[in-house]
Amino acid sequence: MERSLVLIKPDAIQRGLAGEIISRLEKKGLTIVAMKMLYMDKNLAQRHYAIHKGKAFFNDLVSFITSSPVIAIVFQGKNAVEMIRRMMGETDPARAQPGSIRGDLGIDIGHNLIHGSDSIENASKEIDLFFSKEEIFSYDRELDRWIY
Ligand code: D4T
Repeated sequence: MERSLVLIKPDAIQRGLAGEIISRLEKKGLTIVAMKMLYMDKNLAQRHYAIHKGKAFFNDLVSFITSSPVIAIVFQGKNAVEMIRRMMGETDPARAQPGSIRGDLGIDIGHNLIHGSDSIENASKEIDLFFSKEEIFSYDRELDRWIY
């Protein structure tokens, strides 16, 4: 069973799309096991996006992600990491497939609504950045007995 960190980014909150995005992922069968709203401060933003440090868009990315609250969620499910990436669509909403979250709702690459971990290894690191062990819930769902 995989876990992935999802961030509902500031543009999604500003545009009133948080519920729509969370609902798409939930309806696909993924389980919410942790969720909180928070302001990402500069330090957390720089750690979360450390891989992009030095790139031309880094400063804008940090300014944007710290500009308004985000909702951080841990989703759990079979192949959760890849499933969420496919449901998000490509980074640039202009190129993202219709039917994907960014393809249907996204405006531009700097405001692309959602983050989802890109590997199981990064998911584990990102979840640790945002949540303590006590904030992550384990519970059974009848549905999971059919799927797994
Ligand atoms: P995240 O990490 O937010 O889930 O997005 P992706 O995994 O799809 O894309 P990414 O890590 O390559 O980029 C992180 C973040 O930076 C913004 N960005 C990216 C940007 O503003 N300009 C750019 O040229 C790129 C490549 C969008 C997402």
